[in-house]
Amino acid sequence: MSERRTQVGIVGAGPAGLMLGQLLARQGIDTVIVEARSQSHVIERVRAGVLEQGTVDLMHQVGLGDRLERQGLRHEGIYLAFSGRRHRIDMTAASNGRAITVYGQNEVVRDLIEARVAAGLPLHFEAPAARIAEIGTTHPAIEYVDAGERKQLRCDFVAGCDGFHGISRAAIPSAALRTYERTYPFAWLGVLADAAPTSDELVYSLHDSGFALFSMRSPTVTRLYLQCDPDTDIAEWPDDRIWRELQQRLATDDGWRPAEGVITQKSVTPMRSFVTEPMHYARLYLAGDAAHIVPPTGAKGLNLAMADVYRLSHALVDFYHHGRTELLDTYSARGVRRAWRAQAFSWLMTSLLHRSHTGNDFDYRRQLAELDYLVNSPAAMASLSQNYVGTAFD
Ligand code: FAS
Ligand code: PHB
Repeated sequence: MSERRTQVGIVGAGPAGLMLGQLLARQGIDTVIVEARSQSHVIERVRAGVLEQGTVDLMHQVGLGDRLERQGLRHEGIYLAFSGRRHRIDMTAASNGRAITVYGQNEVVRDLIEARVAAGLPLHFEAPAARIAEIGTTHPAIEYVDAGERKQLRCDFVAGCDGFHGISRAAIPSAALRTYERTYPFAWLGVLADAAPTSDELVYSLHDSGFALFSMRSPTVTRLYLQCDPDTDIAEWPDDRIWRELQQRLATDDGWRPAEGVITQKSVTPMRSFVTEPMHYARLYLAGDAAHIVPPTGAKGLNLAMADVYRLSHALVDFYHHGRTELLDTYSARGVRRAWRAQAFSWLMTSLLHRSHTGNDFDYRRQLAELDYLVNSPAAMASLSQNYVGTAFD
């Protein structure tokens, strides 16, 4: 098995792994990224679309703000819709000028890959990591397969950025790990449609027949989601049924409704909450979905991954440039604290806006009363706004 050496070996070329590589490269720290899937698969994969202020600031910090600035859609508010009416929440006013930007996760990934390739930094696609060897030592090794050949990457540190189904978390002895999980009795059916968005900001809707979300990707592409059963078969959802359900759940008494268009992509996303503690074991550090999963209702998944690698990169720079380990030693405690904040907010948004079919009309009326309070209470709106636009990365 051929062996090569680097300072930080990164498993996974999702937003977490790629951003970590970019942050460390700018500080002169060597990294190698191995990714199981092909470049086109990683770039075309449709996932998140809302960037917190912290993620936007980070993209600018690593020199990747131009296209985001040109093509991203900066939103200062969101709408909550229920009982036939939309209510706007001015998040920027309630969060000292912070805002969100709508810019597809796949565009973030495209920018990061292009920057890494342009810099000639090692990025191996279709090179799945099989194992992390000698995990308890100061020189762990990532064993991966590249072009059919088994290879070994010797590292000082391994960054496990390989998502929920990756190998990194599983490499940690189970006795050293504690996990917390909640699965939700519903999923999201998401579509991309070639239709000009008819709302200038996102619309989160609670309707008697379930949740719906109106989002977008560009002035010509709308992104929409609706609550469905966890075991939904997409074949049972022809386009006209999807539009009928979206119109029913989103249209409001003031005549607003989403414009329809050709549906170019549709998929079902399960809803779960998951937290791993600790987020590091010896020289292996977990970041992003490898350590925690949040339901997408709070638009936190991608942003939490970015907050993790911001924190991890500072800790690694402090180690390599100053020989200090305090930030590495506190990486997990600080990461877990932020993850639970995101869990609490995502759970709140999910339980507030989804129709639980095991509940009864009492629950539905209680949700409507909670939403009515939310859109009429400056304190409640401020709390939602600060959580939604996100706090500064630390
Ligand atoms: P990622 O999962 O993005 O990346 C991990 C990478 O590791 C992948 O490229 C994978 O191929 C690779 N990998 C896995 N095993 C490997 C191995 N053994 N060797 C090498 N590479 C390996 N968030 C929202 O806010 N809004 C949304 O609408 C939304 N939709 C989502 C839909 C889906 C289907 C999923 C799964 C997530 C969604 N999320 C959404 C959350 C999403 O944005 C994640 O939080 C984000 O992708 C996390 O980024 P990473 O931690 O980099 O993990
Ligand atoms: C999206 O645009 O994909 C999106 C927006 C908000 C969410 C989840 C997904 O809460």
